[in-house]
Amino acid sequence: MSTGFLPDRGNDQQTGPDRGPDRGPDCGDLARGFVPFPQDRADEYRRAGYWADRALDTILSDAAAAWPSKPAIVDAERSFTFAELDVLADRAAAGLAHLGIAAGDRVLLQLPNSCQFAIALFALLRAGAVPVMCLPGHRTAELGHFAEVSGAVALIIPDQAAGFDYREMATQLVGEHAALRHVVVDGDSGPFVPWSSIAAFDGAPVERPALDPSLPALLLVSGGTTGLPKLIARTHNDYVYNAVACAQTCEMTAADAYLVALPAGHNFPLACPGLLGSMTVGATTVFTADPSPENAFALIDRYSITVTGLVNALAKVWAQACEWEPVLPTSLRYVQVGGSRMSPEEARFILERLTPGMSQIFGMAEGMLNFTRPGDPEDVVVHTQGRPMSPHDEMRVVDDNGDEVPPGEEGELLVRGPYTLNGYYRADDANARSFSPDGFYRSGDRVRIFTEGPRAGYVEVVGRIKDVIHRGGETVSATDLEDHLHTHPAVYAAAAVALPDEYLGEKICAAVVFRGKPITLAELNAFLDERGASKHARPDVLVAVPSLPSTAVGKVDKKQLVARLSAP
Ligand code: OOB
Repeated sequence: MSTGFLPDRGNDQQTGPDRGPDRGPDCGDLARGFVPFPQDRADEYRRAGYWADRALDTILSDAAAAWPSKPAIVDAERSFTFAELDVLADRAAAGLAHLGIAAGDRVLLQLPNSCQFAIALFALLRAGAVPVMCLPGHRTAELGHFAEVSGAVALIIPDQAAGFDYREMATQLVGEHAALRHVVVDGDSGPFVPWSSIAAFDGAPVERPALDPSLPALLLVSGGTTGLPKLIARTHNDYVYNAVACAQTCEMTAADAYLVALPAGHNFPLACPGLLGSMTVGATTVFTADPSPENAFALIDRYSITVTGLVNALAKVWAQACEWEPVLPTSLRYVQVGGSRMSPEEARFILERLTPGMSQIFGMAEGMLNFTRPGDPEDVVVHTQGRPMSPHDEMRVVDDNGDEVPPGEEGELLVRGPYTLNGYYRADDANARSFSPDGFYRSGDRVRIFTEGPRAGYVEVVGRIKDVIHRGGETVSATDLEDHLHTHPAVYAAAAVALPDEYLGEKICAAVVFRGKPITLAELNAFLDERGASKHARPDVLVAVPSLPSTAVGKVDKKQLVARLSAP
């Protein structure tokens, strides 16, 4: 175990072409398997003023200097000003360094939405460590994979949350991953290191390591619902820009308050604008681990929350709850909804019931963000998923052969830009598939970019390239069918998936959450007839379900749905 802050670890660092102006100290093997921005584009982003060559944790020091006594973070139990958070982060950073966490070390961070999450995040950044942003819903399969790929040396967890004991999981992980040397537990720590001893460390403060801002600041996890998530290295430069530009796009000021209702380690509530964007303008961030309307509406009222980010399913729950909740979320001015395809009917439902400030966001942990802006016309807000955040975001829409489609037509979205990754972390095979030779990320999303009228330049996400059902000789888009289903008044939520079939290869199964009494397959198909939906794209099976299974961030989990539907 190393105890010094900048241990001598040899000089195996390879930063590729973009070596920032100030080469940082030794960051161990952090740069191995990291794909940097090519020099020409890095230069361009600096020239454009997007990249400031500063470390991600300076977002906190800057806020502490500008708004020292303003509340920075709030949860059910505590509240800290920017100046207090700054001091707490320094103290915990010293505690982590004392434990043996060194600059460049990866550390799995899996705390629930709370002030401790923010303190631990900034403490890790201050120690020069690279947090791996796990979500509370991740379990041994995911954590083990993140530990393996990242070579993480430590894990920070709560004792238990939502009925799950994280310490038991940690015991198993430590047994299986030799590199994982430290487990830090917030709460009853058992055999592990108590977070309280790190947070209250009273030894000498450590000097902040000089970091290379073109190296990874943190690792996000990919949101895919197939296979294990991949790791996405976000650099200091690109992530500071992400946070600053998001806050600007959302017109945030120090008068705003942001509610973190989704898991805080996800890119959306973390930096789009989320916690980090809010901090760049001196806005307060309120954390809740309970996004139920009852609890969230009370918090929105109490802290005059103005901005939040929700996945579609949660936004719909909130919209519906406005019918009966005694306290309504009237202070909200800008509610970003995204994470998966939302039909115009669903968008209108949320806009009308929850807030006229509803906005759509189409984003990805890999980088690229599209928003509808405050003040955009209703047609744009209901029918599009927004337009790119940065003037330097490059989008290409291509067909199956990789050729660009004519303007306005559908195809796969390829993206490149000042905050979009250039390769997954330590994933050569995935990178060979996921990037074009000139460095565009193949998003796997099927989109079109409008060319005319008020929607011009805005993106519509039509579906996932692979979210199709091969029925007989036909390829059926699951999203198309889901959009049709969502127009039926009895349907609250629906997902179309493929189930194996002896004759057809795959048959179409519609899993539907009904608002009240379920309708029959015959009634549903008669409705689809009336709408003129194509004959081969009708469900073969209709299953009424009480709810749709969801991923760690709350998107519909089709893999799990198929497993459930296929279970005997
Ligand atoms: C966000 O990030 P991830 O990494 O969990 O998931 C990204 C994927 C996208 O590639 C797309 O397939 C889907 O989620 N997605 C949408 C969408 N927003 C995301 N599909 C259709 N419509 C939308 N509005 O989900 C994420 C990251 C930052 C901000 C917001 C969402």
